[in-house]
Amino acid sequence: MPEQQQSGVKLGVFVGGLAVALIAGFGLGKVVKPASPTAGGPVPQATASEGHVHATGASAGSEVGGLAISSGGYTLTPLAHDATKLSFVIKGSDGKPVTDFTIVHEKPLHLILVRRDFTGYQHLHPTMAPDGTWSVAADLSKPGLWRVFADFAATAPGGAQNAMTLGYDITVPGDYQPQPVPPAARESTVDGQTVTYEGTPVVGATSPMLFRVAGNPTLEPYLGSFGHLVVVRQGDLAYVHVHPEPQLSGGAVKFWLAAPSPGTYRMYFDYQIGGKVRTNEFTLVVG
Ligand SMILES: [Cu+2]
Repeated sequence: MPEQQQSGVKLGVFVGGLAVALIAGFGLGKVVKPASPTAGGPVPQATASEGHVHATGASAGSEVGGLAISSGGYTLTPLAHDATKLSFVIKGSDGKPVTDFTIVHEKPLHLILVRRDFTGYQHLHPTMAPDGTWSVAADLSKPGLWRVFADFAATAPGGAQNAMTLGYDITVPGDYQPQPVPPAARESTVDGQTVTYEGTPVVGATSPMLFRVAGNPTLEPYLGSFGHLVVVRQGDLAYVHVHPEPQLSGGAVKFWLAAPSPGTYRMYFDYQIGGKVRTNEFTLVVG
């Protein structure tokens, strides 16, 4: 796939910008406060591996993303939605729609939808009209509350990249019966495919997390890496998006995570085999 072959180049482009994006919690601890540079993980370097890119430029702080509709001069403005689609614009500090975005993991903007009770997850890639209006097909047919995360890096005049995740809620009216969060588990089966993970994230230091796809199928790059991990905190739906090391580790996809706080999280692991993308979900409890 040509798109994937270009990913190395594109990844290079966003190294700087995304550093701030994934600000937060997971992955951050490693750089802000290296628990132990000799703990076995590679030392974070801007060009060392995409797995550490997000942490590299992070400054102090342990905030997570996706909690605000407006941040750093950028404002997500919802336009419309119905059962099958949604649209929005992102405005700059001048109040005008932003139209210049940096390609990050092959897309100018990643839109993640998570139901507030964790019973739904959608990872979408809207397209932008020349006027800055983003639109995408989405399944908003089930009644309930959705959190919408727009994960992007806006390119400021002069070239600076402002990476961030903004969020807003969509309420689909109707009979909503929120479900309890499933218990913590290290194994998940979706669409017949089982995935397990090893590793235990803690607050204040990064820990390796290895996701292993059962049966050892050939993992295909999906949006520029062997896997994507979106982690959402129960209670406020704080959002963290982590990318793995570029090489598999003993056949597993390896991420570095630091928990932003104690709490319960739902982890969504996106990966591709046989041309098909699946998302396996896990509940994680950080003590
Ligand atoms: Cu995406």
